[in-house]
Amino acid sequence: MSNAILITGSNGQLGTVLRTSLQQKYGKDKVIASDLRPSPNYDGIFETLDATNEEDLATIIKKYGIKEIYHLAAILSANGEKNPLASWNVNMMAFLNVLEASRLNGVEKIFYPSSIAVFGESAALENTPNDTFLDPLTAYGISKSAGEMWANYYFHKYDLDVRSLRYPGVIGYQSIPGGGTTDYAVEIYHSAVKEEAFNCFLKEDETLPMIFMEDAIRATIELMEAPREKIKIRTSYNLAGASFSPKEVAASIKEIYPRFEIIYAPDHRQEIAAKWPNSIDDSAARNDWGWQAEYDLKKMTATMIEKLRR
Ligand code: VAH
Repeated sequence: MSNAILITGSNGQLGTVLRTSLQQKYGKDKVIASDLRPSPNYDGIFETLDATNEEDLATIIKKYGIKEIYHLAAILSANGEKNPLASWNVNMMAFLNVLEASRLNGVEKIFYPSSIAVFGESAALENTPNDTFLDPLTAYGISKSAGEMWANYYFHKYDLDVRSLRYPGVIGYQSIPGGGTTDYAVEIYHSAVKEEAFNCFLKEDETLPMIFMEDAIRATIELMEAPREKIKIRTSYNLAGASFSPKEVAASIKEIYPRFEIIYAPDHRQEIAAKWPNSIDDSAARNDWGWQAEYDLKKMTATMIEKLRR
């Protein structure tokens, strides 16, 4: 087989949707999904893989003639704070392993997911610029910003075509997020369609940058398919969808479920969210490779509820 695509962390919130999107685009026989544990109901080629294992990764790359890797395996922000050094080790060693194995085995293109978690106290809270000084305050954010530096290094030193997006909180109906600070924005819709009150672990006015899954997946594929010369930023591109607070998403749900109830009980994740921007400037992505979000909060809510009701 040749020109195959490998996805690490493919059982995650993004991975479970991306692997199907890539199958639809390139054919089932071109997509190798992988994760630490099997994915019983996945209809495609699957390999169990610990992305920090150099030998196993190299074996899979050679076995399938992998030419592109979407490296999604990571420990997210909230889980990362429970064990910061383990989070650093997994996130860093997995990505460095992917970079080295790719360089040594002829992989041509790599997608690296960064996050708005790379921004810290130096970042403007509104319309955070792409070239902001990064001083993240979570182990996850530190590992993601360091990963951006390594992506840039491998591009300049080895001419490895690594491309990256700083995802906001991703909202989708197809999968359940795990261990993130923005997970409330998915869970709230599940509560709404079950007509249950929702306990929100963030403050009502904690505005965060978010993006609908369809927009996030399309941005990822558009970035990877853009002509190489259009990619001018080799650390990571800011990506914006729609910014909103728990109060605003609850209000958009109440337009469909008037009796919907939300109870605010901020926990440790509020401290993480408070350090992140409220909105992101993604003009570099729009100017360089034509990015344009399609889902605002109203369309996101309508779609989430329509799909989850099924
Ligand atoms: C998290 N969903 O909450 C991820 C994302 C911007 C947030 O990186 O950790």
